[in-house]
Amino acid sequence: MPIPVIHNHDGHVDDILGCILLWLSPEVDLQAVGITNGDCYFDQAYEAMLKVATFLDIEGPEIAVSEDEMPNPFPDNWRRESYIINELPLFGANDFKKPYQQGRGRRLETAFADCISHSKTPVTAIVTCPMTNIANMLREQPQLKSKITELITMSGAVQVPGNVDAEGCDGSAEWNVYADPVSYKEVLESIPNITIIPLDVTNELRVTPEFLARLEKQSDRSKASLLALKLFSLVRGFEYYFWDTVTAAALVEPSIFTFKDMKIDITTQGKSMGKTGTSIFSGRKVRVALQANKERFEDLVLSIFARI
Ligand code: AGV
Ligand code: CA
Repeated sequence: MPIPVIHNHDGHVDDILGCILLWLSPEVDLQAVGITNGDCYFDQAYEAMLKVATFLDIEGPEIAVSEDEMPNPFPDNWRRESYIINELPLFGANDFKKPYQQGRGRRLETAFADCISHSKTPVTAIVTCPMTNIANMLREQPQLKSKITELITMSGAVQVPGNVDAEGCDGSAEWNVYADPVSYKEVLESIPNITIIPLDVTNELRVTPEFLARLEKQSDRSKASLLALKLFSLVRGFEYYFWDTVTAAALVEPSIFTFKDMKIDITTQGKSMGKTGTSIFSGRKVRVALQANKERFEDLVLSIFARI
């Protein structure tokens, strides 16, 4: 039986590709997708997700959205990428198709809560954005905790430097935690079974020209590969990693990774705000991915994308 899954993401290129990976994986039954207003502008990322689904001609989950701003918003130049994704010329092919879903999209927390409470078996949550909306949902409906079997999240920098270089920050935090450290800490303290895919492992998984060449080779017979190629071309020249696509792979093919149980402490104030440090005496026990097999990961992405 495929595993029931919800995916909370914030519309960047690697988020969308992680979402497609889950959507196309036979092991996964993707039941709902929620767009958080993090590394994107929510209205743009929401429309873009509908266009992705229309373009791929696939049936699937409800797509929901949240308008909540982050306590520490992402840089504008990263968020603006959602406008460019939404305007991809490739989506012109959608003009004569029936749209995947009509209207504005339900509130993320409501859609996720409905999905989790109606599921016969417990649900796995994949979170590749800040925890703001998951924390909201659990505050509103704490009984849902027991129906989330596992939460897998791209977040944190455990034994490596972070990627936030905002004013007044010491550089130890990773963006998804820094954007809303209080919600992150709340979720960490309320869900027992959490797996973290931190920068420690994603730093080793950069999008390379060699990978793009392999993707291009299969893009004349695979719509998903063609779309992935166009999305990656938007971030060509930047230092871009497979962050959230790796996180989706951690559910689909966990044997690619080495994991270690660690106790993690979240700093919620001051210059280290958003830091995910290890701690022996305090903190929450989580499963942390520390290494991944790059070849197996890339092969997995290419083989799943080649399905359509
Ligand atoms: O910190 C990684 C998170 C991931 O969820 N995001 C990007 C991924 O979606 C923030 C981020 C870090 N560096 C970035 C980011 C960059 N150069 N461009 C856009 N977003
Ligand atoms: Ca993301």
